[in-house]
Amino acid sequence: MVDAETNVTRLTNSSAARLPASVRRPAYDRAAVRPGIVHLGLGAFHRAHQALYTEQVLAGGDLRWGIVGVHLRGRRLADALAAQDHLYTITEQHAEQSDSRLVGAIQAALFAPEALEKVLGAIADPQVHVVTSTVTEKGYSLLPATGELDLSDADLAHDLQQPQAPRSTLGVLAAGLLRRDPGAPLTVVCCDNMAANGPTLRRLLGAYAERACPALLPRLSDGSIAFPSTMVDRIVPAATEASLAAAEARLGLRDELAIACEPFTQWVIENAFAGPRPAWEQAGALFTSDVRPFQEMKLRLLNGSHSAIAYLGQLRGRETVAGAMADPVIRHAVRAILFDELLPTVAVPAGFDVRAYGEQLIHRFDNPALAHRTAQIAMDGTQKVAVRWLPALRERLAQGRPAPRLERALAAWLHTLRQAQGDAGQPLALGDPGAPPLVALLRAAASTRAAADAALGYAPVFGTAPWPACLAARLAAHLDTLAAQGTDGLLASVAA
Ligand code: CS2
Repeated sequence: MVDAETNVTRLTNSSAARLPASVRRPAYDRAAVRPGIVHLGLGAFHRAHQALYTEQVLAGGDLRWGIVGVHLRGRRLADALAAQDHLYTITEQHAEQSDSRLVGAIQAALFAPEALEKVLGAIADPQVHVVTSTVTEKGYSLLPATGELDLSDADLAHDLQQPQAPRSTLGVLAAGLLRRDPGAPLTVVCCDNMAANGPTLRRLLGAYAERACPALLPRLSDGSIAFPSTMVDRIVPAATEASLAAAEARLGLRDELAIACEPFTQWVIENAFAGPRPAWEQAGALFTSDVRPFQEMKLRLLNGSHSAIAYLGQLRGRETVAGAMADPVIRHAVRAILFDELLPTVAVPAGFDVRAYGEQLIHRFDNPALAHRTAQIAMDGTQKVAVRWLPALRERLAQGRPAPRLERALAAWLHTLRQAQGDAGQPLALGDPGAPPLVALLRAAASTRAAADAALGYAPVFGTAPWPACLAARLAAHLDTLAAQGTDGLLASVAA
């Protein structure tokens, strides 16, 4: 297929033969692969993470694990995959080094609103043993601070009225599970950055089923559907026109789904499946009885630092993570948040060198080959802050141990929500559908102290347990400093 406008050949089954010899190809017969996994959420993260682990299982000769991809929002990804025979390339990059491969593990790409019957049929298919999901934190209709169902979520509200025509992740999953033979066990593997993501998804589905389809309730507790927890890790920036153009130059073909990501990848999975599963350990996944220490360490240290880089970086006009890390003011603050303020709060997995892990994170954030936009990480703050920062902050405050830079990062986020502009007056988009109620509270407040009090009292993000008054006072002071002197003043006011 040749794009009429650009005259460049698109990646497909037949054109793939023209890829440079250095690009690794699927080492198995794609036509012989049978569907064994349904995946919800076809974004870049899935394609660079779980799909790649599965690719290696297929290459090992076990062809039971083809992926039926499902996307719930927008048809672009499903259409683009279909136009490329579900093929795409991944290029792993760090500094000057890069390594490309063609991935064939995805067999179908369904846009759920238009292919609902096929989606539910796939979840019910007895040959399918695993459902995985990457729909982002907000895709589960959950209240971030409590992990409870967010009844104000529009798609969820729709599904509660019309569970037979679902639009939400929970609604689609529930309808598919209901259709499945109770004798056919299934494992649902949540791969989003939430604490205790397996039990959280089970609880949310239960809360949904209670209201919409009580017939599902016994199935959620009889052991036939398992919800293991997982920790997933790989930095996979969203594609940009520049990253797609670079891929085209490298490949000699147009791949609308080309991914450029870091070489690092990690997947820790609770070994609690209801039925058969792919041998993802062949691709380096770690199966363990307790994922929690890995999950907490990753959420707090990687994602917690990432969010600090994002909000400080946005205010200081730094477009990318590597660009933000090259700013000495941010670098110093982020190192202190990571090593001095967050690291002491994590229960380290046995035998793990957590300081080396921290240094490795800094090295990963420094990767100059990735254009990982701070705006991308800054999105959905109401979901992310509640998981990445607040549990650690609460623990430190309870122990009387200050976290001065983390508190400043929190103030930077609140300041962004309140002002929607950076240090130089540049406008900042919030990109957070959960933010409007909090933004309204912050903007209605007559003083910075009132704004800090209103934020800390906003239960969906900050929880229902009270925060100490001294925190509100400090946040108010930081908001004043930010308004008067920007992030320079904010970060200069903390002892070195
Ligand atoms: C990032 C994550 O966008 C974000 O919020 O912090 O996507 C991060 O890159 C991954 O969790 C890394 O595993």
